[in-house]
Amino acid sequence: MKDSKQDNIYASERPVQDFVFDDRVAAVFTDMINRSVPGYATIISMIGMLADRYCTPGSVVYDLGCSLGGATLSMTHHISHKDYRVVAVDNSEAMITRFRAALDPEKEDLIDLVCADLADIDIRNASVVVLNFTLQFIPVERRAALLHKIHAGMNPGGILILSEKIRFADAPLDELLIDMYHQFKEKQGYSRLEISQKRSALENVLIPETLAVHKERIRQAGFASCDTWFQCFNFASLIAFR
Ligand code: GEK
Repeated sequence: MKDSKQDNIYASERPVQDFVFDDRVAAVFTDMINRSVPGYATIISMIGMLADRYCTPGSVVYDLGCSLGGATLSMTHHISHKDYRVVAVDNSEAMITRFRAALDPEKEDLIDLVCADLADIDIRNASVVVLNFTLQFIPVERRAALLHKIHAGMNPGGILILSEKIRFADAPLDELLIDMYHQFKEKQGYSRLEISQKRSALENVLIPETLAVHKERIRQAGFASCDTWFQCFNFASLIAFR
């Protein structure tokens, strides 16, 4: 993730359109996600550590909605054996093109970069599946089918890591954590205008759900157990065991 141009996409006032993962976003994405997701760097690093523990020889690791490959590269950095492949998927051509261009030639043989919708890919022989802030962009009615497909393609003993922006059923708590999150973004250098314009752009695109809803969907997909391993304000990451 060498691309570190500063994100000022929403810095000046303009009619806000729905957020898309185009080349303008891909060009500043590393800066954007680091300044927009509290704990992002920690989550990325811990995904690598978890993958090292659960990636079995001969298996496949999936990074679904890989963007510029933050989670993929952390996993290839941490996994101590060499007998595995990573399938990194994103439906944004801009993301895949930039990920490919920045990829270390030494890693190229290990990683299959796929530009596709998650609805259209096969999952097989998976020991580790990562959905790091991706499910939130999938229409709610398609989320269960995706989790069923992931579960069906995983080996027993494998793990799913699901990170999401979440909401809370308790209204005052939801309000507090959203407010703390906006304060976090201000401390990261975003103006109130940037925060509010980005929020409007994401309104119909990023649909957060409660942890209870995520856990129940994971259970219904067939996973043996699931719980939160990371949370900061309204961002959380879950681990589920196949
Ligand atoms: C990271 N995981 O840095 N099919 C494939 N990709 C999709 C789909 C879909 N239907 N919908 C959205 N995406 C990354 C960060 S970003 C999170 C993930 C964020 C892709 C989309 O193109 C984008 O690259 C990614 O999911 C979400 O660890 O921007 O908050």
